[in-house]
Amino acid sequence: MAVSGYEEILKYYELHETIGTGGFAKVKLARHLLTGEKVAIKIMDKLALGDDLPRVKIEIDAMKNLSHQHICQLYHVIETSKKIFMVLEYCPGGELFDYIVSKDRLSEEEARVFFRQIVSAIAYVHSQGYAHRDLKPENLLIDEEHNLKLIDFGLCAKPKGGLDYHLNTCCGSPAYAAPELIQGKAYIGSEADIWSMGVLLYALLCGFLPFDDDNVMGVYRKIMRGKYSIPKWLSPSSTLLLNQMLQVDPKKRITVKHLLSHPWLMQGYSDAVLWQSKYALAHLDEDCVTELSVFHKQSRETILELISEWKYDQMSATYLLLQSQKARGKRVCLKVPCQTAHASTTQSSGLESEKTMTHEGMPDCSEVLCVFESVDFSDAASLLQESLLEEFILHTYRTKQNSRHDAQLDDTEFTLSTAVTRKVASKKQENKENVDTESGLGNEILFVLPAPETPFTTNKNEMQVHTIPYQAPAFKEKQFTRVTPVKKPTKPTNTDELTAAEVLPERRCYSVESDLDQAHVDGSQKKRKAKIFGSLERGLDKVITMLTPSKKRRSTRDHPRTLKAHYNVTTTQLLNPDQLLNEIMTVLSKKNVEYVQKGYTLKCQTRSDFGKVTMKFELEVCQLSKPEVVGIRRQRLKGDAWVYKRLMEDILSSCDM
Ligand code: 6BB
Repeated sequence: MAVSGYEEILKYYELHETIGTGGFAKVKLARHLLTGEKVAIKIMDKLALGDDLPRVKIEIDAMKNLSHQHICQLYHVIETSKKIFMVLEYCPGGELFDYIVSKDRLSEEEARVFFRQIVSAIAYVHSQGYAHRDLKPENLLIDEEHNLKLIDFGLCAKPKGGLDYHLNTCCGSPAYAAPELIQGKAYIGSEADIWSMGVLLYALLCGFLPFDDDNVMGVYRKIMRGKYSIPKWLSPSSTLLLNQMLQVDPKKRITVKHLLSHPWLMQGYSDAVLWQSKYALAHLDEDCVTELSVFHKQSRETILELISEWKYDQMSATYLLLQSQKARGKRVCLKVPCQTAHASTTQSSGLESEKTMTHEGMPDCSEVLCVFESVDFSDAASLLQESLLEEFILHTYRTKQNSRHDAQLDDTEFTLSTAVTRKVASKKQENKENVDTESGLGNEILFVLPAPETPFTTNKNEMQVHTIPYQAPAFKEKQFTRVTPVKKPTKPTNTDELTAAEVLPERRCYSVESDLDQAHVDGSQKKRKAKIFGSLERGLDKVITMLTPSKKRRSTRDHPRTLKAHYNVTTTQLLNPDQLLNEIMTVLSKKNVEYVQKGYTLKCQTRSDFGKVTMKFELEVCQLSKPEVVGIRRQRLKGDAWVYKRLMEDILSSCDM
């Protein structure tokens, strides 16, 4: 029986930390078990989606139809009764927005490199009959090779009669919206996209928006007038191009066809922008097909047929990830994932021979720990609301032999990684609930404790809850609740004898997850608490012996992480990380930013006057090696990117560093 909604995805992927939470989706980093490739997974809760469910269907349909070097590749779609998972290309460079902010603005040369890629992606999207309708630097990610990938097709449109047909829905972000769109007129999707690209180009070259104001009506008034300032550093040719794109009358606006060979885009290039897709999905890669056929013990013909169906299932994902592996010069090679070998290969591809796979190399999954903090839900929900509840840790597991991938997903490789535990968090938001699995490395256990007054006197691995004075911390009672590990089953000799419940480590934590999922359905808080704590307490006694002092000590992180210089890291002149941490916390309190301290990471959030969480971000004090100073890593998780930029500037300039 499906309980958490995560069973299906865990058959194929190892989930890592959450890197973004949007209106109705969250994005997690993960690893595909068969190829070992990194991916990003967009997770949506169907119940929470409500009326937005059609948008998800539109996005999935669009992404299945679009395959291009500058569009984030969709690999796999999993729909369960509770969740929709979209497995997508991994873009470790993060958002173009953060990149621009880190550099203040881009040089004309660098902006041109990026803008050619944006024009390429949009020309392709339009050629396929779609309009994106939400173009902005937050929706362009940077991949490993520093190339842009367009994301978020949730607002895209494909008019039945073709792109020349008018659209009516006003959507997208106000600052990037074309005048005809905000006027509520019928508009042509491709023309509206060109306007947004003009705003985007302006943001690349200037580092701020052409039409900006403190309130949305002000923004709209400026857009309607179509007047913007031209900073002195803009060259005449870029000024001309911006003017051609930011024409209030859509009929006077430059077309994508003319953009492809526009003089500004051609400077330093001999060829017009190449917009055709470089990926020919009709032609299948020989090596990848061979590897799949050897692995599955099936004929090449069978494999070719299965891939060609493009069902965006495990077969599509494995093929596309193998292909991406090969394109990066890596060996095309599938591996039997040790922890979930059985489940990941037998469940969905329908290949008979897979059932004969043996369990050699199955890890000892006996050390499974689930940690949970017991908190009065009703009070916590009303006072701290959704985000602090996310910090509840529901499970941690460790597999002794499965560290091979983890080592690579460690924080040295991408600076966003902070998690040291695998956790499932409960998120309560009004009547919406999401169950979420976060993971990290090793076998550490995260402790959640009441906040001592000063950060200096505390163990850096403890979590502290800080809110502005009139919003006192709401944790009523603090205690550890530990869920028992399940004993490793006797190794079966035949895979058919092995049930998923016996093998999968994630299953072992479902008592907790299922209770939480159940909790949101049955509505009654009393019942909810009883279920959650009942299940947790049942496990408490059994696991208590495992939490020896030595284990606690091992999980303690009393020093900041060492990170490489990155555009999301601000360097300081300070040498003492504790001093910097204290300084930031003082500034955050002054600026009415709520935060939770976890080691050297501060999980921050702001609220509107009505108490709604408007922004979530992380600040982490880190150690830099060259020069040997301390720095601050910042990461926006939720909220308007430009408001975040201003807040960051305000916070960082107020810190004495
Ligand atoms: C995606 C991604 C793909 O992320 C919060 C929202 C792909 C994200 C990524 C990254 C940083 C490091 C490693 C990987 C498709 N849709 C959305 C996606 C949205 C988040 C981007 C960051 N800010 N790779 N990555 F962003």
